[in-house]
Amino acid sequence: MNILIETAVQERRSSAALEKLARIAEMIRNPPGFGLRHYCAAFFLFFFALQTSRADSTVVFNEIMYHPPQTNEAQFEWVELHNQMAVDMDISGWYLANAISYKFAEGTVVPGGGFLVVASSPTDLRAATGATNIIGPFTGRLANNGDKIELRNNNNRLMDSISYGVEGDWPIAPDGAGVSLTKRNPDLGSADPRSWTVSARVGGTPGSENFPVPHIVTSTKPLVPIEQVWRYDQSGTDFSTNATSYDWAQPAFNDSAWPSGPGLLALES
Ligand SMILES: [Ca+2]
Ligand SMILES: [Ca+2]
Repeated sequence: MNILIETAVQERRSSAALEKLARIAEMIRNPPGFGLRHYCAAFFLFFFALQTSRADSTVVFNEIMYHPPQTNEAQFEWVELHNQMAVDMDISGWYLANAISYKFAEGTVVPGGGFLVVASSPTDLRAATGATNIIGPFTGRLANNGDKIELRNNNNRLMDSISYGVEGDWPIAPDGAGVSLTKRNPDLGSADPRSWTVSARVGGTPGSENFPVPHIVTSTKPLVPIEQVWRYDQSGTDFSTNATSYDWAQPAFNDSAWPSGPGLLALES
């Protein structure tokens, strides 16, 4: 009996669902006046707006020094861009907007997987760090209590954006401790504060990976070659009980009477 009842309920549900689908199909075929058309238009407009305002993940903000450790703060502010793709990106005519302004010159390329820094004073930052992939100068300042930076392409399309701060989930150490605001992983998005942390060292890593994997170099240096010639004593003297026999351990000990030959260091028992 229970099975029959359940089957009947399922059939009623199926029937109701089919009727609902049929009504939706009919509404799509014959929209009821301007109402549905209006909704459709609104939907497409919303979708279009979403697409045009969405930040693309190609070249993105990767590190920001808004409060540098140097006393002449205005000369050492910078932002680092990262190309998340494997192929080079030509960003000719792109520009930074909002807190700072800078237009990228013709022929500006961010190498695949590479970095490019835009600094308030590229000359000073190059001299301080030795990095060469530093351009600028940008105009404007990066506020220490939060600011917004946009990266737009040559068609004014928003490519990336960040509104950093010092409250909530934003790390506060970049505001005064000399470290930079640093993306945890170069593939993360820029808007979420949880994508960001602080640099491992004061001054950050302008122009290079934020957290480079250390390259461990191993080398082997033999202390004693295996073919080393030794002098040895096999007279049977017990050096542990004969005090005078400790003389052999002194640098001036004459061991010329001892036999010699190559051999491994070992304790014979
Ligand atoms: Ca600042
Ligand atoms: Ca970096």
